[in-house]
Amino acid sequence: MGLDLRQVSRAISFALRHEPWLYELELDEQGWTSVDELLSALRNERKAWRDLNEDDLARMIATSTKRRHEIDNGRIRALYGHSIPGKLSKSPTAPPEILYHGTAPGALASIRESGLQPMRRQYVHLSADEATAVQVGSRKADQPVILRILARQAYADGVPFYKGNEQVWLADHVPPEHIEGL
Ligand code: HQG
Repeated sequence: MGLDLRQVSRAISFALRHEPWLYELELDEQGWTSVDELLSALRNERKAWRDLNEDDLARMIATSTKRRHEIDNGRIRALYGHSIPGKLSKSPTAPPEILYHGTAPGALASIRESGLQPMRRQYVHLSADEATAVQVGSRKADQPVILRILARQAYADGVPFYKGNEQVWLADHVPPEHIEGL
């Protein structure tokens, strides 16, 4: 059996987004940790991962449909999705005019009240294009609702946005007045 890079990716997301301590990893304030330490933890986790190396991780990133992780200079981090305590430090960046958010119809009443909240993660996750938002929302409902975020206007009104990757933008909170489709 060849190496299943999707399984490796899932384990790495779990380690770098949610429970690094289970792998004896420490993340710095931008979410970076040592590739070597991550590899040693993963090599012990499964027989199929005994010889896992940095090239495998580079291939995992290059072949994934979503850009979830990045490697730089012996360090690796998740680009979004974090739930670890201690909020990662990110620099606000001007967003595109419009961002999208796909969600379940059942969440609308509450979003109308309190806007988009990060819920179990550190940040609200927004999509750069509508097709991505449909994919994200389909994880929550068969017929997801797609909200349009007037992101550039919100940013001008003082709502910070942060870039995860080309597709994924983050926010601490998006107030309902900046959301169309509620
Ligand atoms: C909802 C995946 C009630 C929100 C995806 C969402 C994404 C509210 C849910 C990334 C609310 C949180 C993140 C409010 C927000 N009241 N519900 N006030 N505010 N919600 O899974 O954005 O494949 O934590 O609408 O592709 O669905 O893992 O966030 O439905 O990029 O790489 O609370 O995870 O990426 O759900 O997904 P999630 P998300 P990966």
